[in-house]
Amino acid sequence: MGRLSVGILGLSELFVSAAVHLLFGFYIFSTAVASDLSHAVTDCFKPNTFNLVAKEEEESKGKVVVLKGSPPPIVLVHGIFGFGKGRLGGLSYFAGAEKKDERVLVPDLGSLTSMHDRARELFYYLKGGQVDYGEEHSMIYGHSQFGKNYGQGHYPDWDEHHPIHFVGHSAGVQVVRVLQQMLADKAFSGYENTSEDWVLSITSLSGALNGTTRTYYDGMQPEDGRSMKSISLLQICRLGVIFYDWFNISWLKNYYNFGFDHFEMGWRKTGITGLIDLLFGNAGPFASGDWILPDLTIQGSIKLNSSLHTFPNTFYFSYATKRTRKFMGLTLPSSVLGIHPMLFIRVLQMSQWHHPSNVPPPYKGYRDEDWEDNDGAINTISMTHPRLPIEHPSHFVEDDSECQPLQPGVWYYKIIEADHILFIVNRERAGVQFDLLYDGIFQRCRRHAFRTGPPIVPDESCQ
Ligand SMILES: *[C@@H]1O[C@H](CO)[C@@H](O)[C@H](O)[C@H]1NC(C)=O
Ligand SMILES: *[C@@H]1O[C@H](CO)[C@@H](O)[C@H](O)[C@H]1NC(C)=O
Ligand SMILES: CC(=O)N[C@H]1CO[C@H](CO)[C@@H](O)[C@@H]1O
Ligand SMILES: CC(=O)N[C@H]1CO[C@H](CO)[C@@H](O)[C@@H]1O
Repeated sequence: MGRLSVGILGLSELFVSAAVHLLFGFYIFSTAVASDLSHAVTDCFKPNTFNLVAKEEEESKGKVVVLKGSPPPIVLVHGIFGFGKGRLGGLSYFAGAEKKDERVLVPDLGSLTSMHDRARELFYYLKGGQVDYGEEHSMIYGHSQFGKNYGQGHYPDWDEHHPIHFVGHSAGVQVVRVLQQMLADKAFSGYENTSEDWVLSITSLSGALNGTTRTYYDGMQPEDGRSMKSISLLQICRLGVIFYDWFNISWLKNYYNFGFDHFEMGWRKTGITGLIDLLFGNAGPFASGDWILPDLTIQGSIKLNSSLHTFPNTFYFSYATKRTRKFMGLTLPSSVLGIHPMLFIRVLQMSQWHHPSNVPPPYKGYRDEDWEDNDGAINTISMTHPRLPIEHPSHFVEDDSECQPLQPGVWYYKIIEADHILFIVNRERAGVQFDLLYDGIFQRCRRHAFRTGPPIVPDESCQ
């Protein structure tokens, strides 16, 4: 009887969270379509007088924006289910923050692909040429070695004398860290001169630096952090992605893409037998584990982190978010209305997470209570700075003035009261906080973060 009611509870939880997520996805999708339509209509009546509008028009028509020279571009890297400029019509993942500076790029890196594959794509997006996922990696994970061709790239000048500022949201930060490590390891064939110094700064916004316990609620097994529970939100998502890519409807995929094109799951290529293989888990990204969720578990993050370094010449800044509060010894959501409905259940669940007692803890010294505070997607402890398997140098910032000048090689972090999606997609939700946050980030990139030794990054406003 007890078992049955637990089962029913589990299923109703799954039903509610699936409904909420689908509804939100549908809401985003229809907002994008509606705004596209309204743009199309206003364009009919209004001549383009503003430069900005004209520039956007060009971009949406597929004209590539190429930046040259300095000051360093600021590259905004989206997280899970994210999208870059050009996807979902005119919708902006960073809610328009990219308009705060002249030299900002917003790459589109696939919304469910692995950190590794995204990092490879990000390199070629910037430097140009055809994406090379690496021969060994591609063989192991069963996808083609080469992907999209980015032509001349968006910042072909990129090198250690022309470094870049990166701002990542959620999983996007790990992507940048993986890329920086690849640059340091000279992992791009044909580019023997890459180094960690190609990255001037990394800003983490609710970054998934240490993994998240949410992955276990969504359906990853806490035993290994790699396999999936057979009934879970992620299974629904897996089926959706397989059908989406198998039907391969080109206008839909141009509008939104999970990023698995290099797995070539379309019906023309794989046929019915291919579809059956995908569904039964014998092929594809979900079978080989080359997708984002295994990289987001605590175990997956430890594995990643065991090869990722914090480098001495790069500036690191991190905004950890939190929507929980201690109440009579319990950690609970700090608000009901202030948390996005899609995240509320997860904030509550994550604040009560217990690692199953019959499986080994993800690392030595693991304690449930360290992982209770969260923002509905990621645990606050994970967002401040990389800690696993080894803690990297960090500094908690209470007041911005105390960390001038910034030292490279140290993760400065702030903890702010916000849920995981307060600073993306919908600008109105964050209100004045939105401008405070992004103005702070852009000003830091433009004024405070520059290398002291040669090469010195030109900077007009503050030297
Ligand atoms: C690498 O750097 C060295 C010296 O800095 C230069 O001589 C060489 O041409 C560079 N190689 C490539 C492939 O850019
Ligand atoms: C998917 O469709 C596109 C455009 O129609 C085509 O170029 C591509 O080869 C298809 N992919 C697969 C794997 O069938
Ligand atoms: C930067 C950092 O701490 N890297 C560590 C990641 O984990 C490996 C293996 O535990 C260490 O050797 C690295 O120093
Ligand atoms: C996965 C990970 O980085 N875990 C770290 C998160 O923070 C705790 C507390 O410092 C560390 O002990 C873990 O190593």
